[in-house]
Formats: sequence, structure tokens, C-alpha cells
Amino acid sequence: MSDGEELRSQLRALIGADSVLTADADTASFLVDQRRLYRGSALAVAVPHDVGQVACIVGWCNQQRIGVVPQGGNTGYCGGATPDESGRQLLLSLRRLNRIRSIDADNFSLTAEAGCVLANVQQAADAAERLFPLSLGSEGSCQIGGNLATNAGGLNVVRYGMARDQVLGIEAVLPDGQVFDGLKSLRKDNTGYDLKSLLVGSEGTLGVITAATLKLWPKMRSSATAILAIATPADAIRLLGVLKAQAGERLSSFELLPRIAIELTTRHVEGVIDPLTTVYPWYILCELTSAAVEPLSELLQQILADAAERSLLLDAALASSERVRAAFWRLRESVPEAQRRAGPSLKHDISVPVTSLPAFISEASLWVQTHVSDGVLVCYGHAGDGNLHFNVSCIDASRNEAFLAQEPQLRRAIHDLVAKFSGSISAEHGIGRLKRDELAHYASPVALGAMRAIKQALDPNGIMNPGKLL
Ligand code: FAD
Ligand code: 2HG
Ligand code: ZN
Repeated sequence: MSDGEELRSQLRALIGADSVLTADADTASFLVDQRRLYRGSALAVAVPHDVGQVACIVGWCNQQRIGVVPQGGNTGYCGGATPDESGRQLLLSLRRLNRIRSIDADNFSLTAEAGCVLANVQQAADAAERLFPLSLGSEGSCQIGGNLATNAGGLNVVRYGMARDQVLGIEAVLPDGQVFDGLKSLRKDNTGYDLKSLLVGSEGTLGVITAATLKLWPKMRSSATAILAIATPADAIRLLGVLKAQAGERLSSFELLPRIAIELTTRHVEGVIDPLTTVYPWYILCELTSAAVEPLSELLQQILADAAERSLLLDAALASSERVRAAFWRLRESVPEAQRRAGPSLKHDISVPVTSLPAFISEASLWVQTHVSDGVLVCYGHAGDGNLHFNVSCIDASRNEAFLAQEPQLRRAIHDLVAKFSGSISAEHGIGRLKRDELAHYASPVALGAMRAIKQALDPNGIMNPGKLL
């Protein structure tokens, strides 16, 4: 029996043959990331049923010094959930841990297992007359464990914060196989280091998240949504100030889109239509929501009238029905898919302070125009949070190779500019394998030293997601 065969048979004996996938046809989809940047190989794919089995697997891997790669919905952007090419790592899929364990509507909290698909968590909250506000274009397939492991952001951060802000408690299996039962549902708990916060955003390098107790919010009963045409990113930021000042916490989304995003989505994604009849350089998708029944459309119209008087608005389309609102969101959420269909792209998920966004866009765009051949800039994103997807697409298939060869210089120039503006080279997608060297390049030696010390203390054998993040 080969070494690999022997290990697989030990694993079957440990968790049952039905929880160990080895046939190529069963494992293939787990071994490639969704952007098709990495294709790995694995000893096996383990599909445990419960936290006890996860603990058994991780403890055994620690004894055998086998690397464990946790995987949720496999929608991540940085290759964090893909094993390396050695065939020695174990892929650990959380997909069977998919129960909503409990909902406490009065405490505004819900406990979900890591493998619950985000949309199912949202639905469970909704059924209890509550809101779980985390929302991403991938919500139909990403899992709450993956959302927490990456500290996902998305479309409502301007109001509710990121995934970390939604967590009250966490259950996780630590690298030595012990279960950390931190499933508290408290809003106040100052008992030492905040281990749950450490696990959030650790991208599977410090343990396997198996469940979480999440904060719920009042269900929204009123909303007003609009697509606004504006002349410049500077106007977008002024408009953001007006909306925040006049709508307060009702402002729940503020997304920036360039004209090219409308062109790509209407061309490549069925059913997407341009909401305005005239062509404009930039657009904002903004949404106000409220738990109270209140006339938000009127409020939005008043604010927009004020913005127009200040010459911040070129045009506006207000959603007159739920169908139109859904169409506006479909346009926004289809941008990544439209970009994928249009051709390869070089992506930069960056953030800078919101007041620096206009200067960043202008300097970074100028660099792209003067240095990148065959590229079309598709710069969009969560402007209300200072987060841009500063992507450059190649839309001439015959030039793909030459275009992609410019990646190192482009990445360095954009990330250097981000550093100049005191920004972040990963606003919401994480580090994974893709940005490991970038983190080493841009993070301070003090921060890196502290991160490495934490990793060494919790995972001295380096079994948790080796080669990722650090
Ligand atoms: P995976 O891709 O499976 O894993 C991601 C990382 O988390 C890996 O390092 C993995 O090892 C680790 N991990 C997964 N589960 C666990 C666990 N239970 N315990 C420990 N570690 C674990 N992201 C945003 O932030 N904002 C967006 O707006 C957004 N929009 C997107 C739109 C589209 C169309 C797509 C395809 C992706 C988008 N993403 C966005 C990226 C992605 O969906 C998020 O990063 C998401 O949080 C990943 O969840 P997942 O379950 O797919 O994780
Ligand atoms: C989004 O905001 C996602 O749509 C995807 O974070 C970003 O594809 C991208 O670059
Ligand atoms: Zn995003």
C-alpha cells in the first residue's frame, strides 16, 4: 500500500468511508478556485458531518503533519481554499455542517453552522422577522464559515460593517484538534483576548470555524433605491456626505459604477438594461432602508433635489417598484460576471480613506492609461467604504497573453499608490495565496512579526492552510 493509500484508509476508519472522497470525478470541483488561477491536488476531500468529526480530522492531521485546507463555498478571490500541487494536503469541506442551530429573535441572534449558505442564513433571519445584513454577489453559494474566515464585506458595509461586526460568538476546531466553544450570544464580554475576532479573517490558518452566533437586526420595512448619474468621483464623495448627513443610518448602500460597467453588463448578462437613456461617465447605486414604515422615497427625492442644487447630480432613476429595484441590483451584482465573460482581468481590491478616493482614481487611472496596453479600466465598488475594485480587463482575445504579462508592473504601481494614500491592498477579499507576497512587502515588520508569533503559538506544526496568508 502506498503512503497516500495508507493515510486514506486511516482517514476512512476515523470518520467513515462516506465522508472521504477520492475519485477524480468527486474531488475535481474542490481542487480549483473559482477564478481558475490555481489548480491543486489533495490526499482526499473530507466531508465531515459534525464538529466532532472535524475535531477528529484536524487532530489526526496534526499528528501526521498533514496540511488542512478548509473550504466553504469556494467563491473566494485569492486562492485561499485551494490545496497546493503536492497531493499531500487534505481538503476539508464544511458543506455538510449546514444546520441553523437556533434563533433567538428577542436577543436578535442566530447560531448557524459554518457550512450554511449565506442566502439561507438571510432567509432564516427573515422568517424570524429579523435581518442578517451581510450581502454579497456570491450569497447563493458562499458559506457563512467562509464569510467569517475572509471577513467578507459586500454591499451593506456602509451601514452594518463587515462580517466581523456581525459576530457574537464562534465555535472552532483549533490546530491541535481541540474544540474552542465560544458560542456566546453576548453583546458585552470583556474577558481577555478576543479569540473570536482573531479567528475572523484568519482565512483558515488558525483553525476551522464550525459554527457562529451572529447578530441580527430589525427587519427592513421601507426602502428607496436609485441609480444616480454623476460627473466625477469627487462628486460621488460630496454626494456621499450629503446622503450621510441627511439620511443618517438609513444609508445602507453606496456603490460606484463607471460607464464601462453598464456597457459590459448590458452586453454580456442577459436581462440587464441601462436605467438611464443618456450616457454618463459615472453612476452611483444608493439605497436607503428603514425598519420603520416611513416615506423613504420622499426623503431620497428631497436629498437628491438638494444635491442637484449643489450641481452634484446629472440625472437620476428612482426604483418605482420592487421589480425595478431588483433590476438595479442585478446590474450592480453582475459586474464581476460581465467582466469574466468579457475576457481576463487583473484585479485590485483596494481601499483608501473615502476623501482620498477621487485623487487615487485619478492618479491610478492615469498610470493605467499611460503604461498598460490592451487594457480597459473597470473601476467600481463600495465607494461608501472607500473600497474599489480597481480592475483592468482585456477585451481583445488575441491580445490576452501580452496583456496578462503586464501584471507584476501593474500590481506594483497600484499597490504603491495605495500605500501612498495609507490604504489597504486587500479591502475585503483577503490574502490567501494570491497576495501573500504583497502582504509581506507592504505590512510593517512589527505587524508581520506579531502575526507570525500568533500562528506559531496556535499552530506550531504549521498544519492549518499552509502557504496561505503568511
Ligand atoms: P471559500 O472560498 O471556500 O474560502 C475562503 C477562505 O476561507 C479560504 O482561505 C478558506 O480556507 C477559508 N475558509 C472557508 N471556510 C472556512 C471555515 N469554516 N473555517 C476556516 N476557514 C475557512 N467578497 C466580499 O468580501 N465582498 C463582495 O462583495 C464579494 N462579492 C463577490 C461576488 C462574486 C460574484 C464572487 C464570485 C465572489 C465575491 N466575493 C466577495 C468573494 C467571496 O464570495 C468571499 O470572499 C466569501 O466570503 C468567501 O466565502 P466561501 O464560503 O466561498 O469561502
Ligand atoms: C464585488 O464587489 C465583488 O462585486 C467582486 O467583490 C469584485 O470581481 C471583483 O473584482
Ligand atoms: Zn466587492
